Amino acid sequence: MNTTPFPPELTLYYSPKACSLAPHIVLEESGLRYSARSVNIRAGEHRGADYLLLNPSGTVPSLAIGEQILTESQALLTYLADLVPERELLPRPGTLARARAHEWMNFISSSLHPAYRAVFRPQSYGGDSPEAVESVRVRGQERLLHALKTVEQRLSGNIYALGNAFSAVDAYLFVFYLWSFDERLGCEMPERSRYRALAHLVWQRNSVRKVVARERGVRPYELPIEFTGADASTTEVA
Ligand SMILES: N[C@@H](CCC(=O)N[C@@H](CS)C(=O)NCC(=O)O)C(=O)O
Repeated sequence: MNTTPFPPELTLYYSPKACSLAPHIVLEESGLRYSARSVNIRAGEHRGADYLLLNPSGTVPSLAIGEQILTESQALLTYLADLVPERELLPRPGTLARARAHEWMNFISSSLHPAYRAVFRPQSYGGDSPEAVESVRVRGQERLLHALKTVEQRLSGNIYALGNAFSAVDAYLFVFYLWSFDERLGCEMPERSRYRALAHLVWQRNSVRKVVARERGVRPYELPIEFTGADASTTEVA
């Protein structure tokens, strides 16, 4: 028997500008009550015993649902969207459109996100060998360029990831559009006009502005100047 009350008590564990920004946005879009707790990755809080009890992977996001914990961005996005079907944050289960949403989210979590990780933190794959680390970084750049081109191709004919309406997939894509401006990437980003147009639409949403402001209040991070104009002067510490 399911004893979780509805709506359940929801607490998101997140880190500013991390992939947890996607479920953070979707929580805001859901209209549900929730708490958001930042995890200080820089101070190693995600590797502390308390956090590892919540999420043995030592990563954000994690979502406390009453007494239970759910991890993995795609699982959180799916669960949250299904809590509020009337908001149409994902297509109905059992439809091809729903499978398309999972196709996108799997691609993001298994190709786009790891490519960034290989460039930002090549030592997490390359270990102690400087040659291996450098090789991971370079291969990561190649994979990232390929993944960004794939995003652009997949968006062909669509305004949003799934067509003409905003969905949780767009929140997920938005995070990695922000990351594409990071100076640490060390390579020129490919043409991404469709991705840019999508990100700009997402940026117009009140939920996104609110959540980004909350996260930047915890730890300032720079936004692409194309979003902010002259107001992009916050110190980058992500
Ligand atoms: N597959 C996981 C990946 C989560 C992940 O790698 N999160 C990053 C932030 S974007 C993190 O917590 N990194 C800390 C670390 O790996 O030490 C998901 O999609 O939720």
